Amino acid sequence: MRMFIFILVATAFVGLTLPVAGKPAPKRALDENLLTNGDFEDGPKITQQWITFSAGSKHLPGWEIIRGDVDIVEDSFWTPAEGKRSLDLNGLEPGAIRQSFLTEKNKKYRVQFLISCTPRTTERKVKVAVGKESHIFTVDGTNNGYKEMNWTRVSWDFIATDEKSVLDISSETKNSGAVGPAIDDVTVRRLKS
Ligand SMILES: [Ca+2]
Repeated sequence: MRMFIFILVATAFVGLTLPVAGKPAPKRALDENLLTNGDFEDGPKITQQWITFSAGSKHLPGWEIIRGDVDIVEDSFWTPAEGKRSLDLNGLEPGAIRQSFLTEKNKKYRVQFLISCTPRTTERKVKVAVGKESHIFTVDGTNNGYKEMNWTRVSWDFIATDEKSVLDISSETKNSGAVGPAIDDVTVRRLKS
C-alpha cells in the first residue's frame, strides 16, 4: 500500500510539470524565419503557367522587384521545391528581388533557399547580397526536366551591420534572356553565433 501511495503522489507531481493545454509555446527567436513570402506562394491568383512581374511591380507580396523582371511559375509548368509556386529569376531578362527585415547588429544570420534552373539550359548564376557582403551560386539545368527540377538547398551566412538588413537576390548571367535560374523557399534565420 505504501508503494501504491508513493506511485500516486509521484504521478500527481509529474502531472503538474506537464505543459498546460492551450498555452502558447515560448518564442524561439533563433528558429524564426524573418522573411515574408519566401516560398512565393502569396500573390495574385493566376490561371496561366507563369506570370511575369517587372521592376517596380507590387504584385509579389513581401518583395520588391528592383531590376529586370521575374516569373512566378505555377506547378503546372515545372515542379516547385515547395508548395505550388516558385520564382524564375529571369522573366524576359535577368531580374533581382529585395526584402528588408529586422536584425541585431553584429549577430550572424543564415540565408537558405532551394535553387534550380530552367530545364536543359547551361550554367546560370544567382547572387545573394546583404550590404557589402555577397555570394554567387552557380546552377546547371542540363539534366533537369519540368517534373524533375533537381532542387538543391544552399545557404550563405552574413553578419548584420545594422538593425535592419536588406537582402538582394539576383540573376547574374549576362545574355541569359528569358531562361534563368529558379529559387524557392527562401528563409533567413539568426544563428547562435
Ligand atoms: Ca513555393
